[in-house]
Amino acid sequence: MAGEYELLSTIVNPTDLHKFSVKELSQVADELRQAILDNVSKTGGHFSSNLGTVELTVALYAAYSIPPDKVIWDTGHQAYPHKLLTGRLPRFDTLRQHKGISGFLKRDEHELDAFGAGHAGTAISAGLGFAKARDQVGGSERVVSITGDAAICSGMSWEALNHGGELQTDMMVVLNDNRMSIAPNVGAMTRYFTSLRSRREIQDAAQMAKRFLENMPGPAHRIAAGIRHGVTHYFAPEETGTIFEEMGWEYIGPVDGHDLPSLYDIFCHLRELKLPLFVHALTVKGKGYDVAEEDATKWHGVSPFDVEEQEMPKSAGPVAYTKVFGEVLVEMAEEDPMVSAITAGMPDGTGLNKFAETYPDRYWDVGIAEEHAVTFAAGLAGGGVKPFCTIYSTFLQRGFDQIIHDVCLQKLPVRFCMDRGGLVGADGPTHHGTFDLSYLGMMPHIGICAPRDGTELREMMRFMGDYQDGPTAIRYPRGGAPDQLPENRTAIEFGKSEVLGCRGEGKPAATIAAIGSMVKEAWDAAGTLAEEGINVCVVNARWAKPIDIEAIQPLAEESGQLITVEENVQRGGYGEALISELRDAGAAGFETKVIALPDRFIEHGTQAQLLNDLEMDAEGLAGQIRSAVKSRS
Ligand SMILES: Cc1ncc(C[n+]2csc(CCOP(=O)(O)OP(=O)(O)O)c2C)c(N)n1
Repeated sequence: MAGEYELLSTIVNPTDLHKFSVKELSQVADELRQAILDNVSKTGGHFSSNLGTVELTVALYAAYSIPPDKVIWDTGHQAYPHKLLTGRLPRFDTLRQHKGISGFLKRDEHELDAFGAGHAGTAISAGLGFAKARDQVGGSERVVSITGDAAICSGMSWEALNHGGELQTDMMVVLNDNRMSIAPNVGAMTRYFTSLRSRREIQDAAQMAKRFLENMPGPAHRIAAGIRHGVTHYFAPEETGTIFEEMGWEYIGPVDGHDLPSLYDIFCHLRELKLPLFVHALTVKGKGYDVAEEDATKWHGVSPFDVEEQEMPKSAGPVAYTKVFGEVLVEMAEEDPMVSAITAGMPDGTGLNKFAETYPDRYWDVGIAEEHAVTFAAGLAGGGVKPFCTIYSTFLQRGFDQIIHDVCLQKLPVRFCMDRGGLVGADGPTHHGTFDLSYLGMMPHIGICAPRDGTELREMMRFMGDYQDGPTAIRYPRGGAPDQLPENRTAIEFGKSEVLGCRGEGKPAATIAAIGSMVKEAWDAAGTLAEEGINVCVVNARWAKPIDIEAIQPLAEESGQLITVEENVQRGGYGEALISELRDAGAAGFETKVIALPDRFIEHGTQAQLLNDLEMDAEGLAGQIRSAVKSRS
């Protein structure tokens, strides 16, 4: 590998870049781009965003001194160049693989991962915190937050800009503006960035840096108060008045985010300034790989692909839950003009693209603004519309208070549709949707269901469409939704489970109450145990709230053992709630066991690997159930 990456392979720390000429830095950038292509085409991962940050990262890391300087990346999906410049080239082929390096930044993966992320919009707040901590402990390092043009539209980013502008904190924000979220970026702020680009021709960055240098007195003066309002004028003499300047940040740009020599000059000079700086860099998502430049959305997150063919293999396998969801919502919208859909920056990931095309007047992409999405949906519901607020389980965590305060408290019939419920695989702990049954389950008024397969997802969605008595939520996993269970389906009723039956002969040794993705695993485990002569009965819980104790109590009492299974953390999940409600109802005479996710963050790996590690695939469940049954008999 070293031969292929002549200079890159010599870099262990970003300060190693200091020994290179600007020409050599350009070679490092080329090698970085090649390393991303070589590896991500094999491992899969975030692709187009990383091709866009190559020059920006090399220029910044060469100009600054890291460590001690700190760079905080927003979301972290575009920070592969950072990983490669911090000594992780030898392990880069393990990216996102089970027990390999993470696809995001993690404080416990590397000391130069100053701040971990995976959710968007945190970098400016965290950077501000690091900058104030530096001031308080008497440090002198520079702090840089790098954010994207979609991430900066999130509420948190503006809360931080507001705070930092007031504090006049010595830090730098770099806006990596590639005009794209995953899909094309949305919102008035996006329009504003477009107008900034046209109002100010891209600055000739080399000229700017030169002029800047010539006009600056020595370093001591540069940090003096007199320079306070000078920076912007050196960089954009003809105009002032961006919103960032009005808020107290020195706006520099727009600059060409791929012009490495100029960027390097600019960053060298900016490093000397102790001011709140805002650098607006224009980059191209997918830079350097034609098809990724042309279709940055498709190449945002990739599965392994053929570099020469420039094509990703079509995913084989059963139809995905996401697709079923998208289709059924379009059908429902056809029948009911009140059915409407909201996404928070994820039209493709949530399967809403067809809805967006077919019913643009009833579809809203609010950008990375989950809190707003929830309260916006509450308003729609209050006004008589039927909103389907479609947000991945992990990102809906952002709307916790809004769900309580704006939706549940007012009993508004918002429908929350949470894709990626459960373990998501290679994205890892920032993205696993493993808390939703707990964080929603504690809220009064809400109904929470989880389908066992694609058909049940359809039926539950239709139920939710008709249900107007309060909020409802549905969670479904990442991946395929094959119908593989007994087909004697019963209609969906609020809070009612479905008894699938017993798989063996004779008196049942246990009742398994499983929910959502775990129903199939539990059913298969029961099949294995039946072959061993252990008869267990399986209930498809369907609803985590309200809980169907009426159906489950007699089965638990008859079998003498109740085992619950869920792909959610144990604390506050379905199993704990069921057992507590049964006890409150006076149920007795049976033992209980909760099989759920442990009280720790689960790392990345394929879903199958993770479930296997946790003994929650069919084989692992069979083992756990077998031990529970045997320890009783
Ligand atoms: C809170 C939250 N919502 C949604 C996402 C999903 N997401 C990941 S990257 C991304 C787009 C980010 O766009 P931008 O900030 O412009 O960075 P780029 O990828 O264009 O470099 C989105 C919506 C997320 N990570 N966090």
